Amino acid sequence: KPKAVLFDLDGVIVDTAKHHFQAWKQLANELGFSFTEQDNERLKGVSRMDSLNILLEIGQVTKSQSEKEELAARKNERYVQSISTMDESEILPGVISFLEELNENHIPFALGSASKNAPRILKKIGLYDQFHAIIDGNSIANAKPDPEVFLKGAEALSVNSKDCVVFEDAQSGIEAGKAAGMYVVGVGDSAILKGANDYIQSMEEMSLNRLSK
Ligand code: B16
Ligand code: MG
Repeated sequence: KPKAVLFDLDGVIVDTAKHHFQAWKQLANELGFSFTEQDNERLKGVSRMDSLNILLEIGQVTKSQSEKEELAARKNERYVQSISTMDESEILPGVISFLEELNENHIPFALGSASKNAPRILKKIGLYDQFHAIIDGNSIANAKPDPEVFLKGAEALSVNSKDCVVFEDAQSGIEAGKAAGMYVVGVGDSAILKGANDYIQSMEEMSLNRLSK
């Protein structure tokens, strides 16, 4: 049984990938190139500025640092606009009942997200007060696959890394969890996500019983 659980946000608790995709696609189109859903896979779990750099590389476009800052801000404004109507109905299936099971068993849980918008999103879906700690893009220096985000989560919950379970939908996040010495559950396809300890398609498949085995 784990002593603490660390959750990624986008793709595990809520599906914000579609909103990120629309905002990046619009930016790419304005810059004169196309951006596909497959391209968008490369941006999952990656910080905002690193995502922009990948996008510019795909379009083979070079920009100065100040231009990049303007483009990233423009993308974020649209993203924030598009998530403004988000509510608890967008919480992914199985999340609420698993959080309840953790609460019943007094197992603390924290958020470990690359997103600087994480607190805003958690408030929108009504889960902000549930988390015992929130480690997000505002509180870390090194992005996933660096383990910092999850190590800080374990520290905030006063639990050893090896006693933590991480839920992640991105390759960079799985690597971050493994580098932190944690048990990692990949949320998604094992043919795409490499190196996790276990795989589920959705949180509906998760239970403490499964983790205890
Ligand atoms: P923001 P996660 C990540 O969140 C997203 O997967 C990734 O696509 C996004 O670029 C990143 O957050 C930064 O988000 O622009 O809101 O700071 O999956 O680590 O919860
Ligand atoms: Mg994610």
